Amino acid sequence: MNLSKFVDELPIPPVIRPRRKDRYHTYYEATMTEFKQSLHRDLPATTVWGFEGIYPGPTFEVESGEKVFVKWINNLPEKHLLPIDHTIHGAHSDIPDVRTVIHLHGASVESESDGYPEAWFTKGFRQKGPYFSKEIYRYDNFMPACTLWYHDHTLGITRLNLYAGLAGFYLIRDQREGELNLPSGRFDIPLIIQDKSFHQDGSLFYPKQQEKPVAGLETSVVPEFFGDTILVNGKVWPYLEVEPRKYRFRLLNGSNSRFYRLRLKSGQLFYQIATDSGLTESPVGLHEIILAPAERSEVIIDFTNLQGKRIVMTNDAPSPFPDGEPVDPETVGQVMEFRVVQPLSSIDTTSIPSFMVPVPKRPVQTASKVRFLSLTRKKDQYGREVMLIDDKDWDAPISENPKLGQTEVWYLINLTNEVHPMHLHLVDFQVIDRRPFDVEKYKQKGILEYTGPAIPPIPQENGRKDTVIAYAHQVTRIIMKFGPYTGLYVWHCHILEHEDYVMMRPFMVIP
Ligand SMILES: [Cu+2]
Repeated sequence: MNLSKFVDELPIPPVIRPRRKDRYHTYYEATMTEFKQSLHRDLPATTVWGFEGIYPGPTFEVESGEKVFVKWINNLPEKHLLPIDHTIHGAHSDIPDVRTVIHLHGASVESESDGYPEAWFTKGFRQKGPYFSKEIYRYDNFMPACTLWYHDHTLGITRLNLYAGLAGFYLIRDQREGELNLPSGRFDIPLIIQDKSFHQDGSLFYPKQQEKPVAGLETSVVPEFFGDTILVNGKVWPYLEVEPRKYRFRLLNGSNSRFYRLRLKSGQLFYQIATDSGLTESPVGLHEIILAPAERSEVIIDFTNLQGKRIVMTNDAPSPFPDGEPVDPETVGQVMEFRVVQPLSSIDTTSIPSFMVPVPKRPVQTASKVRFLSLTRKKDQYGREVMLIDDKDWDAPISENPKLGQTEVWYLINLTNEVHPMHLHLVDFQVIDRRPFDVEKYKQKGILEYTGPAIPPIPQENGRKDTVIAYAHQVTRIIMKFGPYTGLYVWHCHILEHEDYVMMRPFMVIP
């Protein structure tokens, strides 16, 4: 399908209003429904799923420390919008097709409110998964200012529920951030980048089968999904009219499998001010930003003195990343266009601060436990590739049980030929390094022998992270402190097709 670029204005999701708010708590309700929405000028309206009648859902804006309660309400139809593979664990045909559970990605929350994949519920909470424990989730928001996002996390169908539209932003603000004189208000804009494909009638396309159809199955999960159009905030290739001044953009990769390597065609720098979990110590000027699914990067772009210019944000990340098919520069090689055509409404007095917040490095010596965790693959009974953590299925006994308050170093030993963006719930971490190793020796003898020097994290990764790219045939080391809650959480690959089948494991923080 040939859709014109930069003909629709960038939508900015509205801020959700609480039902109740007093000095002790704030209460929201967010209802998921199915509806039609125009995703491009020349495309008939698309049936999508969203929150409060919009896709992506409305943005939550909360203060650090604010006690927030959210009732996520499922009012979706009984029939799923997209093809379900019932052979996948957690999606068998005796389980209702349409079920949801919402996870606040990047937030540190109590276990019962974390959106455990088997804590799903159907319309009106009529049916519930085995781990369902409450209707109203509690978010304590004690993290400093950061860009989080909420999305569906249901076992076996996350890729479909998220692709249908169940995602939105959740921003935490704090006093320190307010003192930094960053661009704010309408000059602070969240951008969720996603790829999708469409049928001629405007409906969403998601494959029913693998490229080489799996014999014996009508519907099969695919190893990964890449759409042929790029959407930002729910519009295909939008444009944004800006003033000649500085803007803050909160970039989020909300795609199923696609990575992005973003650049500004003008050759300008992005000034990155925050990683996944909040502000960094100091900004870093970047010509390109790599975003794996679920990763965030907050940047300042300075349009000062660029009146009349049109600046395209481009993408040249191959799919699969990093050595798959090169992108078509005419389609998925473009993301959106900034048009510097608005008159300056007031003098731009904002700044790019030289120091923001302390982010002390966690020394490796503070870790009291080291875990060696491999990323592996096997074939299933249909001959399909299955991506796994440590060769374990989802329902194997819990093997990672860090103690509350304990610092650990995890070696993510990638034995596969693919890259996996690994995400841990509950905690943020720091990337220590990456290092190539002898894969065959590890497979055969379990001996970790490095074949090259350790590679430090790239500048854009120097900060607090919750998702890290584990490259093929490398050991990626991360360090984190478990807490402040105990209980059951998950960690997984954020390529949603891998996560669903079945690259996800529980972990339990014990007192
Ligand atoms: Cu993966």
